[in-house]
Amino acid sequence: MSKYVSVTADPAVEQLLEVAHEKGIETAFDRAEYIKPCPIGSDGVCCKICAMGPCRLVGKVKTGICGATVDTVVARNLGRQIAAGAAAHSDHGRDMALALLAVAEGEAPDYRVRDIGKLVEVATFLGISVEGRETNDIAKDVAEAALAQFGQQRGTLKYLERAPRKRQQIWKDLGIAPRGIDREVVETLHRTHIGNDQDAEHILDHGLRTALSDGWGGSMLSTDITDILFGTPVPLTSEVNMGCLEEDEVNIIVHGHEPLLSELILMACQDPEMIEYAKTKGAKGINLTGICCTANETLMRQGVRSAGNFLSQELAIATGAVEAMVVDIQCIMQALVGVAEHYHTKLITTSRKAKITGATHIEFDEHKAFEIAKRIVKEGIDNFPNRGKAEKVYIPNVSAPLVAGFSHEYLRYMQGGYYRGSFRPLNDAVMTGRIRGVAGVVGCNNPRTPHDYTHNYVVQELIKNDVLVVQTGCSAISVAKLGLLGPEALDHAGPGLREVCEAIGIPPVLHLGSCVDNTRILTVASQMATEGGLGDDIGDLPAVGLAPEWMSEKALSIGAYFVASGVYVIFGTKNPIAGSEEVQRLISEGWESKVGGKLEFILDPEEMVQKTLEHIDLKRAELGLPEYDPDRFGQSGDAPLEAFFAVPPEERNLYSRKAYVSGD
Ligand code: NFS
Repeated sequence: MSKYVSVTADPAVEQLLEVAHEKGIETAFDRAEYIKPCPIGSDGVCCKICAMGPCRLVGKVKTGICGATVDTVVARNLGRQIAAGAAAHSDHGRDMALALLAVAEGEAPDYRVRDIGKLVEVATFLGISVEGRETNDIAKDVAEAALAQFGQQRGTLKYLERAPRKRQQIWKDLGIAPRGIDREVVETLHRTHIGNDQDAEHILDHGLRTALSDGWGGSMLSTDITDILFGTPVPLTSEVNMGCLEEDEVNIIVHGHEPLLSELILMACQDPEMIEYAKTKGAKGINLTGICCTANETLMRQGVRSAGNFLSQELAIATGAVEAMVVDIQCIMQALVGVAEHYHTKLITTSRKAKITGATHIEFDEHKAFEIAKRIVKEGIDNFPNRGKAEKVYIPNVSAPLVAGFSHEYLRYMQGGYYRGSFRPLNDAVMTGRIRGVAGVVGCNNPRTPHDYTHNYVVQELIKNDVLVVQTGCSAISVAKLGLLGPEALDHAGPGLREVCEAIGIPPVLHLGSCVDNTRILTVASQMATEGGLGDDIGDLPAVGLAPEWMSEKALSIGAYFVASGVYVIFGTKNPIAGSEEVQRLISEGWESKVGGKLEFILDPEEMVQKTLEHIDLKRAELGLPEYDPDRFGQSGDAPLEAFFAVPPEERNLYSRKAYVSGD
């Protein structure tokens, strides 16, 4: 057994760490060894918002030079992290809205509205008339209405209306219903400037408002508009891990978050002219794979294979088989430049917002998107003859099949068909106790904790205990690598959960998309709450959210908007507010008394599972549901649904491409 098994649960990453070390290449796994986290910053008690400091509030030092207390400093730091996360997600959503506007105005000829059904649905929700109007006219109004949400100064965000009424009232009563997306982020920065908001509770409550502007604002808009432009996901099969890289083809990896360019890179990779060109360079074809949430976006809609998650990025280059890694925004390590220098790999940055010193910059422009996509793919092809010249090529023979593509629309459809879709069967299953509860397991990797281990452990334990798991982001990819995103996972599910999954035709672990698609989980939760039988608010559901290996500010924003929506949220890995008992109390008991949800940092995986199950059982009791009994169900003898998933997706369902998505 290699020594790297202690740092990663992924055998491909394990093998590639060996390869990288032989070559003297350093990765995040090594840096996490020798860079010890600063204990002061780690606990959230370093204040560096002005030039009198930085003030380190440790030992006898109880306040900063200005008199700011530990509680204020810790709360301010957390508030700023939430705001940064909300800004990142929402700015991504803004770009999607701007792209839709460009498409509608005929300025982005390489795109079109692919999901007219979803456009009509979103337009109707936004109060935009659709009768007898051209698709692009509706799209223009939708884009403009979406963009207006960012700069809105008064009133409240339109998408809040998608939450159960009771939840909307809670936000209204507490005064935390966001007014505009940008406004809340800016206000957090203002409040946390030197000498402003200096009451921990008050700062943290605005943290909830800011996070809500992400979850029920920027991110939710992003998911909707991405579906409009590229199609609402439906289940499809694909594959994950480094074994998706091909020995004899040009390997191009898209990495980052926005699907705007990656969708066109996919088109360019499928272009017969480009494939012919690749052949002239000695390759058999062009192979596109993804990493991080770009991978999730293209996987969910197009079935593009994923090479891995956040901590896989450097190692993918260490295969020596990647001609081009094309990145846009977020979760991209600067270290990629250094790793790529050891190989022939070209690192190409593409976003106006993100350059990396030492990388090749080819700026994306939606007005001539396909031309740029082809130029990038050509860079990769031209690089193919350089493969293996100065480096050894090693592609681990490790991959796993998976099923992805569970949009909330599809989940509804699966439970009753196109006309009678609902969440009734799922609610009934929870009410009888066949399904004990639901957990959302999401978020990043973090080299401070063994890669993928906690995701995999938590998800396996939960399905074993009859908890249905919905997933997004790097967590979904982690579990996919283990083979749990598919019908095989039924063998690991508790008997009641298995019975329901077989009856509805879903696996017990559902991949709902990228990190902005956490909003699909909000929508599922709202629909379950309003379906009846499980209370009348998200906060009533026997449900928990977990981010076992979080590291990014975006994860904190997600955690906070789930809390504000009524959910108990557990974060693993590390506690960024460990320096203040009071702030820990405020975001757990304090928030629970206000919004019903609470945020806790629990570093032990077993405790995470235990707390999750306890909370689910508590909510069941509060709803007056029968106590969960693992031996009560599972004798139906239904045949597993391998056969269902073996059918190609386009032949499998009625909803999607033929019935709902135009043009395909
Ligand atoms: Ni989300 Fe974390 Fe990044 Fe995606 Fe992965 S690291 S918060 S899961 S890729 S955004």
